[in-house]
Amino acid sequence: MDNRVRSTKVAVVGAGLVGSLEACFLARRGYEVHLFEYRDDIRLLEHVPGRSINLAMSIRGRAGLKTMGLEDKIIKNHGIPMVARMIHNKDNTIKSIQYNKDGKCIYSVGRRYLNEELLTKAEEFPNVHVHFCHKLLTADLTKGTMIFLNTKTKEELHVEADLLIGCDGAYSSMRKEMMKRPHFNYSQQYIPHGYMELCIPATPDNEFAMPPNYLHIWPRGKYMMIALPNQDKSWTVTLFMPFEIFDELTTPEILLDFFKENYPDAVDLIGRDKLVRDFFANKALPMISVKCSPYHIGSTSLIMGDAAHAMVPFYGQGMNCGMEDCVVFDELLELYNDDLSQVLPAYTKQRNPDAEAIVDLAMYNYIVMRDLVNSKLFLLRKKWDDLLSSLFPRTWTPLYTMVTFTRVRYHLCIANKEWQDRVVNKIVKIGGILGIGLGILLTQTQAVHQLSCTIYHHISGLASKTLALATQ
Ligand code: FAD
Ligand code: EGU
Repeated sequence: MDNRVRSTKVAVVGAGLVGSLEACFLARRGYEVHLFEYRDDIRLLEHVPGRSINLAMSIRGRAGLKTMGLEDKIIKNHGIPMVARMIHNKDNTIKSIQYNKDGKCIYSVGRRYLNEELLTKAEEFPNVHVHFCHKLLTADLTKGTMIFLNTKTKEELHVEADLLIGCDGAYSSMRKEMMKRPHFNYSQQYIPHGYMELCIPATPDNEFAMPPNYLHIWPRGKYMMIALPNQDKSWTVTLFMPFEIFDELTTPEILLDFFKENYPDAVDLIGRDKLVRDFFANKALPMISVKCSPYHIGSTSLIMGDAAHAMVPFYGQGMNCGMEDCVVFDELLELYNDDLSQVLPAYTKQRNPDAEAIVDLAMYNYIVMRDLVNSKLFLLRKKWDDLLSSLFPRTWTPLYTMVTFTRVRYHLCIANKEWQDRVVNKIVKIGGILGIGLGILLTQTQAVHQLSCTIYHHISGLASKTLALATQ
């Protein structure tokens, strides 16, 4: 480890999921790291049962944990595998749709547990110094100076560092400083939906109230619910709907009627009284989508994670993308030999197209889910994708598979999807005639008869369903 790195002081703002992981990455390379966090140390706060919030973790997030030697501990010991989605219909029927036929799955991980593990890991490095209860007030991004408020003593702390990294989340103060500078592009969008977290408790005999290894979804178009399993056998349920509708649910009667109509099975799972209590004790929270560029100023300042690219949660990728940011930044530090004047611009150049791609994909999926009235279309899209990927396993990878189960750059996931759409459009155009012709032709050959019958059956079934839905 060279002296240049060792004598470089980095101030990381925000000890959330990305900031605490980034502190580990920098410490591993030998930097002197100061991690500043507005909140108190979450490890000192008491654990309230039924208050846990969880996240879907996939390969991109795991890549970051792996480098820090935390992957097995967090995924294998704590994560709850989700091998499929479980779709809940209005008539109380359920149906599962697997994620991946190779057995790949995603994991439900507690946000707080994950953050605690990352903080503890960071503190294991002698060159990491964590400062809780420190709120960033202002920063001079070119000079490398910052002013923090110590929320306990109310004193101001002036800090100087060679590199300032903002990992301070969707409403980032570091980003606000960047916005004061010329050539900084910024756009944000609030969606009309809000979210509220509810809880399905464990059963009296301490079991999961629903099959545990699934991401449960109640798709209802404008309203949607998602549930992820917790270690204590409860479920965190997230209700998504327009703020207007949250506002209309003003009394326990109206609320219960709404739930009985839309989520009949969930009423019993949550419990009527608990549902009423929790709903009126909570409030719906907003969701914001943010794009900006560049992510750096000169060789002194950088933003990462939600600070640089907050996204709506409809792809389960916000944290995964933020943790992948840390991996990408580390790779560039290695490539440019820790020369920050080269690394920072290279990071913006490489990461901006990918971050904006997943911000777009998440927003697009919000619109898709919102307009999806029942699970039929969802299933149908999936069946087309599955048919094509089983016919051409190497060339046809469904979009969510690329996003969730590979580390293919996000912008290339979109490029691939656009290519697939062009192919599908062509198939649809000429497919009707050619498909039937091909079907007849194939059935002539005895050896492929069985196979082609199966394929033909799939295609004709799908085609008629697609037609039926399209003409609905
Ligand atoms: P944060 O986790 O927000 O951390 C920022 C930290 O900075 C906080 O600790 C904060 O206290 C601190 N801070 C803020 N301002 C200051 C200041 N001025 N001074 C000092 N410190 C400051 N992602 C997934 O990958 N999978 C999912 O399943 C998933 N589900 C989600 C569901 C919902 C409803 C939402 C809203 C998001 C979801 N996400 C998911 C996204 C994920 O939560 C975020 O992408 C992730 O938390 C971003 O991490 P971060 O460290 O950048 O920001
Ligand atoms: C939303 C809120 C199912 C956690 C997108 C799938 C999400 C998560 C999906 C939340 C959906 C939606 C995917 C995963 C995941 C699906 C995905 C969404 C986790 C396309 C805690 N989404 N989410 N897509 O495929 O790729 O199962 O709050 F309902 S995980 Cl909206 Cl894979």
